[in-house]
Amino acid sequence: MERTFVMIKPDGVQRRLIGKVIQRFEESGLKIVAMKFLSVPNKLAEKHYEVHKGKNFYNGLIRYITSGPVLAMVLEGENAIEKVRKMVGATDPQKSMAGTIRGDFAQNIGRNIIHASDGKETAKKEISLWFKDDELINYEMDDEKWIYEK
Ligand code: D4T
Repeated sequence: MERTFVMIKPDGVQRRLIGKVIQRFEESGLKIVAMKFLSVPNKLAEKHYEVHKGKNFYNGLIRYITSGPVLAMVLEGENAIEKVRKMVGATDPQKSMAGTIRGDFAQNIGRNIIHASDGKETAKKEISLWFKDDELINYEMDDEKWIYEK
């Protein structure tokens, strides 16, 4: 099993898309192991996007991500990182396929409603940046034997 960090960004919250987005993840069989609704402090935003520091879109990106509350979560499942990235779609909603979250709900790269970790290392780093160890809940779902061959 793998864990990945996912965040519904301020535009996703403002556009009341939280329920629809989470429904897709739940229905796919992914398990929610942590969730937090918060206004992102500047420092956290800067840490999260530190790889983009110095790029022309960096300042706008920090302003956007701190512009209103976000829903941060950790999802668990088989191959969860790649699975969630596929469900989320390409970074630029103009290029994301219909049927993906960005393809269906977004129009612009600067307002792409959701973030998901893009690899094992990033997932590990982002989960520990956004959540304390004791905020990650280990539990069984009753339908797991129907979701996975167990
Ligand atoms: P996030 O991190 O928001 O899930 O996006 P991705 O993982 O899909 O893409 P990313 O790290 O390359 O970009 C981070 C964030 O910056 C915005 N962005 C990106 C932008 O506004 N203009 C740009 O040219 C790029 C490349 C969108 C997502």
